[in-house]
Amino acid sequence: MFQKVLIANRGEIALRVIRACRELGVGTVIAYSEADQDSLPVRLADERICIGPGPSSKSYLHIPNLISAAMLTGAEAIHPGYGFLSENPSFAEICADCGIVFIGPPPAAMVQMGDKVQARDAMMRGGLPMLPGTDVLRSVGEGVAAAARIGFPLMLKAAAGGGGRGIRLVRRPEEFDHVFTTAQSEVREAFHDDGLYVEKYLGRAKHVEVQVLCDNYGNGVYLGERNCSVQRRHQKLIEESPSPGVPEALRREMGQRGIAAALAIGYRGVGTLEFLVDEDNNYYFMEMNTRLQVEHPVTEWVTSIDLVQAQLRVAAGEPLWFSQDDVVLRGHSIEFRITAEDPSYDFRPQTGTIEKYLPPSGPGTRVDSHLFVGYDVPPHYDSLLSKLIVWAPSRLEAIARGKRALGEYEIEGVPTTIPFHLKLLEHDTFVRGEAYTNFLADHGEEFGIKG
Ligand code: MV4
Repeated sequence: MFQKVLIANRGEIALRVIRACRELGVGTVIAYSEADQDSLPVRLADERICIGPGPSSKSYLHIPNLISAAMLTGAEAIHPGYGFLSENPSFAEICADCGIVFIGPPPAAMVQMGDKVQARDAMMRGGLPMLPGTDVLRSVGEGVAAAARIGFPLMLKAAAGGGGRGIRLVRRPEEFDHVFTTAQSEVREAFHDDGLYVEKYLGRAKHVEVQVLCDNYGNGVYLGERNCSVQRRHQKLIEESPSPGVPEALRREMGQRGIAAALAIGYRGVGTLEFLVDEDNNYYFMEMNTRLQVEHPVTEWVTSIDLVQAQLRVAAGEPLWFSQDDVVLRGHSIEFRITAEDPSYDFRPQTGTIEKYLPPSGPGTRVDSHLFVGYDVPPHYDSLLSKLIVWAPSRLEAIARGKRALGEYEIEGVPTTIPFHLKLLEHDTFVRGEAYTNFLADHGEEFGIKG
């Protein structure tokens, strides 16, 4: 096991990694930007090192400073968290070249899964079902011909994208040209690669993602699934495990075929395969995330596995210490993402100073947050303030517990999404477990969301 790990991230996930390291007796160095110098991870880590000014490009995304930070502090490994450089293959390569262990998958797997067209091809070869789709499209002409083959409605997606950037739903042929050209310029801007691809649109589906864990010796397990269907502008708001409406046989099949496909591409560490599941329980691979995800706590709670410690142990070369038969899912867990966005103002992100902070506690209640009274929410980064995660023996008890815990949660100084979550837990479509991918498109008005 490592003596010292550098955490190349901030906020709640930096705290999460510090805690996992501490429990394993691993020393921690937090890399922080000037905007985060008074943050909780800086206070809790064993050591700290400034890696630059507030803007991410000058700090958390600035590879030379992160490598230097690891070398100057003698960290043998870097944990990238999620976002920032967590899926950047060049960073992983440079770490290896500098003799620093990157806690994550091999760069080749990141490259292959980072190209969403290559990912589809590889996973199709790995035996996973796919929606009808195309190769990479680089001109409107190619796009129009592909769209005619696939048929409408269709989803237009960025080959180099992921997580929803550059995604467009195109319902009718007459919209296609314009949508393709605007998506292409947005994608060129965001990813310096204007490749797009088309998939047949699957409406009223469940977004079900399978958690996998693979070691360096060809062993792999799946750790249940998560339902992440309630998303606003492709940002997940709430996640739960197990997924409503996924019977045990489907869970087993998606898990077994998912882990086989992950092992077939030489995957190592934790990873997530995202699927769409239709009303007849047919499932289709969408993309694979080669990082720890924001919503990992719901899987941790139903499996009793610490996924961050698992990352550290696999990266340190440990063979998997349990088998698939040892993975038993128990109870139901829901995560509420609490962000500094104002649901009454179309979720506009806000900054401010935390004037009052009282997190919930009690049975089956977990809060992963870096907030404290006096904390200034910086403008440079995403708006995640906290994750409230609850566990209970059944889904309905988890919903009741979520309502109770959200009701206790006092955060003053910035608007938050707490009111949105309280309203969602009262909505009978959600309570019935029938909130599909179209839920917010159909019911957004009731939550003050405009389209
Ligand atoms: C889709 C889809 C339906 N058909 N692709 C991909 C990225 C993720 N953020 C959303 N993704 C989707 N891809 C095809 N071919 C539905 C989703 C989707 C979704 C789409 C719009 C609004 C909310 C959504 C929630 C989950 C999944």
